[in-house]
Amino acid sequence: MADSKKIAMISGITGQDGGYLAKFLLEKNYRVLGLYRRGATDTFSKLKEHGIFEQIELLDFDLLELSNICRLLKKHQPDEFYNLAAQSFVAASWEEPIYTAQADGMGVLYILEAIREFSPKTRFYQASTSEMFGKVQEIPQTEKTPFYPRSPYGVAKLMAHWACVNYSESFNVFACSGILFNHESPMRGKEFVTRKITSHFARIYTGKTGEPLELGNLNSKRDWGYAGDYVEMMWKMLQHTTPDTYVISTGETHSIREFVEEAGKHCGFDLQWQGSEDSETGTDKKTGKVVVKVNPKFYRPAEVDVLIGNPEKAKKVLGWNAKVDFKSLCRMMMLADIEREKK
Ligand code: F7E
Repeated sequence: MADSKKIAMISGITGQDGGYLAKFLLEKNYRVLGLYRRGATDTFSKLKEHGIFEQIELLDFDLLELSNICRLLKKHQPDEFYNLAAQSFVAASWEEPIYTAQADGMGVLYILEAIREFSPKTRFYQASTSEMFGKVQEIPQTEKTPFYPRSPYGVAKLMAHWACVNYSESFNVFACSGILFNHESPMRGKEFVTRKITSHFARIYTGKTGEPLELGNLNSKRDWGYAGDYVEMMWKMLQHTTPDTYVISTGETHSIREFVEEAGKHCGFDLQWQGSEDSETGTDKKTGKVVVKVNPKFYRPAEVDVLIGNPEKAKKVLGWNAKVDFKSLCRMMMLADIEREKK
């Protein structure tokens, strides 16, 4: 019966994680209320590709509109609220630092206030991020590693993270913070480096372009997992007896260069690197063609050089393990983009 179903609200329903989480919760028989920002450039294509578009009740939502957030919480009294909405592109946060602070920092405070006032039983999940570790103070990073954000995005997310801890300690709000390291999938936006690589390589592979892929810093390292694995953790956190903070990661790190090489293998590229720094290129040995080159335009004002998380706490307390490894992730994303281009 519809009435006995648990209600989950997901903000950021049109994004990569929104789609995977909605699918996961629908399979668990939740009623899913999908919150989306009217006028967002993104469409519902991901939900349609997951085959769940019809099962989600869509509601207007804006992180900057406190009155709207209060009304939604008051009316629907959700059992769980997953805040996946954000200005999530780190590079853009230097161009839009104030908007990023408002949406990614203040917006979370608005939701917490609305929960506190109008729906105190709602359990809240906040999408925190490894960007909060920024210039890392310890390797690998754990829940206890001191934070040192390196972007307006990281700074805003840090405020939101502490707001969760504070509301949980001050007002007994069940607020959890998932410090998720980079997580990717074939549904990833093309502005992020992994999908930028696989979508462009797929176009070269299928003969749709002869232009090389242009990238920024090839040497930064990330702990990349699979988004489909990570959404389960969001849910597990909210089922636990007490609210807490968890690092979610694979425990492995790889450079952008390694991702390029690994993805390239599935297109038959055997890459040879030439030149250095700003003028570096990657040539396919078999064809002699340059398939990737550095463009300093994509460098960031301050870089996060290396991220690697220690997921021990999540494993121990919540019994969670990342299932998809780096090579399988590259393969999955590369093959999905080749299939898309063929169609
Ligand atoms: O960059 C380098 C870039 O944009 C990864 C978001 O989900 O994960 C994501 O943030 C690395 C950086 O992700 C290009 O300099 C080189 O070192 O894929 P990204 P991100 O910034 O790590 C965290 C956990 C989040 O929370 C965020 O919301 O790749 N890189 N060349 C490039 N990056 C991009 N985007 N484009 C390039 O051409």
